Amino acid sequence: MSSGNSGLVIAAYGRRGRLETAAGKALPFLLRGRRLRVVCGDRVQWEAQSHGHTAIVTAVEPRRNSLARTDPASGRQEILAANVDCICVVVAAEPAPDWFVADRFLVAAAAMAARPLLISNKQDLPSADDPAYAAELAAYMRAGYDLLRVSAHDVASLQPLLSALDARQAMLVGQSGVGKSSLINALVPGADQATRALSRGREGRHATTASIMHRLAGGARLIDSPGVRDFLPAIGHEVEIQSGFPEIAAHAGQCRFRDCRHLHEPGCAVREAAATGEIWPRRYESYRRLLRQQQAAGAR
Ligand SMILES: Nc1nc2c(ncn2[C@@H]2O[C@H](COP(=O)(O)OP(=O)(O)OP(=O)(O)O)[C@@H](O)[C@H]2O)c(=O)[nH]1
Ligand SMILES: [Mg+2]
Ligand SMILES: [Zn+2]
Repeated sequence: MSSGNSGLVIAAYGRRGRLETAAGKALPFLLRGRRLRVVCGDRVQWEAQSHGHTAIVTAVEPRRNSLARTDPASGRQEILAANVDCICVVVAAEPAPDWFVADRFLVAAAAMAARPLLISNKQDLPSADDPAYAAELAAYMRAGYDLLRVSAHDVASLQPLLSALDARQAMLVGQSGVGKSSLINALVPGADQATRALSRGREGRHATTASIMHRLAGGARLIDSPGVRDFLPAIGHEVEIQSGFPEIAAHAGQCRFRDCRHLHEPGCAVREAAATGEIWPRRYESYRRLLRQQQAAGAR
């Protein structure tokens, strides 16, 4: 019945954006109808406009998964991208890392059943050897996360990342200034994503303002996303938070109470493991903060 063509949304700005046709051509699009919403990564149906080189998007295919955030002020959920196989959480020793942000993206990855991948960029900087930075990375590895150490300024260091991305749809997320767009530029010839020199002491500067999907030579797709100050994942149920902390989930079976939330319950194996350092205490604190904030958002 539908004579539509299929396409892939590679950028979305409100009611318009760009899609890639099945033939691999990029086209600007408009959405038909008020109720249609699309995000980067969506598979859509479209029709050619009678004149001009614009596609009219008529329908969105069901999403395999989606990365969603909760607006802490309104409690509303917002979908940022769809059909993402791998969430690449990019961190760097500079600007000063906020590990809680990294943790929250890792929780989101677990909740959407995407592969979490931690990427330590700017390994060329001396600050990458900072003991506090190294200790955090080590904690993620102990928890079971895959970690890649790369530098956007050293193309050879990106080879393992290319292999890890395979032919899948992946997304770079993280704080502003960690080098997400620089990585895209190094991986995608001609991508020409704007990057911004780090201006010390000046807050709230983001080089990238919208998510854009790029195509890598091997066939993988990689979404560059705007850096964030904070990120509150959209969580359907509290257990999803625990699943986002594999080292906590691994200890939960030894808690006295089966429904232990690992806060103040007696006989909590998680709290004990955090006290001995077996669980990295900062990660445990991250879990508690997220649980608290999630409760506050849900109580609205
Ligand atoms: N030394 C070094 N500098 C890097 C590296 N990657 C990025 N940078 C620098 O870090 C700064 C920020 O890089 P961007 O690529 O704009 O960072 P971003 O994560 O895209 O930032 P937003 O778009 O604001 O989220 C730029 O000055 C880059 O040149 C790296 O591997 N090594
Ligand atoms: Mg950027
Ligand atoms: Zn417990």
